[in-house]
Amino acid sequence: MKIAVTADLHLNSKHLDRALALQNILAQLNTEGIQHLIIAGDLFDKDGDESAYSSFLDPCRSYPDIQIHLIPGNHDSEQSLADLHLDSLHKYCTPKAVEFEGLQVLFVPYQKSLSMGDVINAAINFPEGQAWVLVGHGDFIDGSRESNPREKGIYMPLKKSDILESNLKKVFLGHIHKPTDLKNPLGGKVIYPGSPQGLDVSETGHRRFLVLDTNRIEISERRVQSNSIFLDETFFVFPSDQEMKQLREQLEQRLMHADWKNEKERIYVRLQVVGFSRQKDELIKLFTLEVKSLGIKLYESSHSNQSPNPNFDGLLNATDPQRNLVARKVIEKIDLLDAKLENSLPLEIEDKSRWRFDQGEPSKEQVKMAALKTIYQIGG
Ligand SMILES: [Mn+2]
Repeated sequence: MKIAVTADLHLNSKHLDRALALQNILAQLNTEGIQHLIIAGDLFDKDGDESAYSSFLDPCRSYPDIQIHLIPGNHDSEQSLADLHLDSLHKYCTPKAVEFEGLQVLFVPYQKSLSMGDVINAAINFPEGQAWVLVGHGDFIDGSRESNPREKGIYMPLKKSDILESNLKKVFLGHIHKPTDLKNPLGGKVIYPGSPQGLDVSETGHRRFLVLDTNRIEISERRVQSNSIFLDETFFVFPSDQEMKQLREQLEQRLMHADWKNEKERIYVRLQVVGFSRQKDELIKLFTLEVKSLGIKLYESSHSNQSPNPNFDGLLNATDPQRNLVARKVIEKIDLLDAKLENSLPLEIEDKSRWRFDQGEPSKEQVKMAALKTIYQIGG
């Protein structure tokens, strides 16, 4: 059988696009004939916020045959879950194993000041050879932990040593909103489904939910048809007589390509331009007009202290013609360093090793920016 998994909906009556994402997940499950949806915590944004209940109850009532399996996350620890009542809702406020056609799923609710390992070890007493899956809410610790930028500190940690047991096949965690690449589960087993609707511009791109096949113990993903998609793009410019062309190319590559073109109506972009320009004010004017004429919708923060969008704070004037010449040469050389380029390096460069930009190294734009700052003697 198939079971769907999501987490971190953060339902809030002020953000109805999050309820629409849930509605869309349920509609897709209904079409596919999937009858179970696991929600791995943070169903609600604020514990005890009654105004958000209908964002959950209304979509669920439209699909009464889909069973909802819910654990609390750190955002909905007590009140909200106690007040929720629905025939199709199964709440797990203490650790509990549930069997789905031969596969055991251990639900571990979020509990403050406990580690997940302590709870699991006490809770498992499956028979020898019984395959099982873990559902929890918190941080996975394997040394290269990706923290939740919204919440500092460590939440109900799960360590790599906690998941070594060979009958534990998969781990689904809520808390980190960035979806884990299915090809690279953390620690070999841990997958964060991620938030099905980006909460703000820091949660970018298409969102998804997961489907677990309980017979083959395989995970696949489905795209959520959400109402708003966020993109956060930084464009880089260096001094030349083609500065606007540089920006146009980046607009084309990053925002106007086929993937996004059909979805223009629901995409909200935060744009940042950094680098050096020979005529900064003129470039800002042209770029702003271009963005408008392309019909790009700009992201508006709900916070009052929002920075302007597009943001040009990182765009600096470069008026010295000799430095501009040096800058252009350096930019050309950095482009040649890119390991992706097929053609060989010029003879005069002795070190032929290439730079794997982005793969654990700074991005090409960051390298260029650092070089230009040195050339223009900014920031020492
Ligand atoms: Mn969350």
